[in-house]
Amino acid sequence: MNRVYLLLGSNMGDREQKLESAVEALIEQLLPDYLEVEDLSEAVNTSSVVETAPWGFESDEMFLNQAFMCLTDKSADEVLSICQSIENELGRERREPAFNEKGERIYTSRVIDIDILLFDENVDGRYVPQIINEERLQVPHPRMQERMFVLEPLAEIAKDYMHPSLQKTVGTLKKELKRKK
Ligand code: PH2
Ligand code: MG
Ligand code: MG
Repeated sequence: MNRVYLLLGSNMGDREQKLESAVEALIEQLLPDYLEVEDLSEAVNTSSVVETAPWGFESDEMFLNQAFMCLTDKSADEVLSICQSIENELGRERREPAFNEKGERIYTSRVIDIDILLFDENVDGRYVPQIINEERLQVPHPRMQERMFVLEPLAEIAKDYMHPSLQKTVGTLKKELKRKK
């Protein structure tokens, strides 16, 4: 079984309800029915829901963010497609990504955003963090270490996770970002 860590975010409409529906759909589509676990908390974990100010763009609408972990028999690419189809089902409007004159992404409000943060492949019973650098998908999420709205909820469920390219734990990344502010 592989393991994926996601970040959910919403800053439009009924934010709590969008996060709840996203978690339900993700469990339904990622976690295989045949998986036998003593305790569902081994297979699925969610952080608390945190309210965060929009990062990287101006808006009066605050975000709710939540980190989510799930075991899955899907590949990282399949997980990405599932996340996008759940976003679409929950009413996410898809536009071409826009960039400013510095080449930075221009963000906009959204009813639901589901991003892959980390992905582990199971090799001989051990979780091996994957590094993926494709146009469609980059894992670990390339800006996670700059974003408190990611590290705060993620540290609740994966404090000791070792970031495979930065070689620091999520807990350490959070402490370092806190110091920088
Ligand atoms: N997502 C973004 C851009 N800015 N800010 C917060 N607080 N939370 C987010 O989830 C978020 C953001 C791009 O996806
Ligand atoms: Mg995002
Ligand atoms: Mg996204």
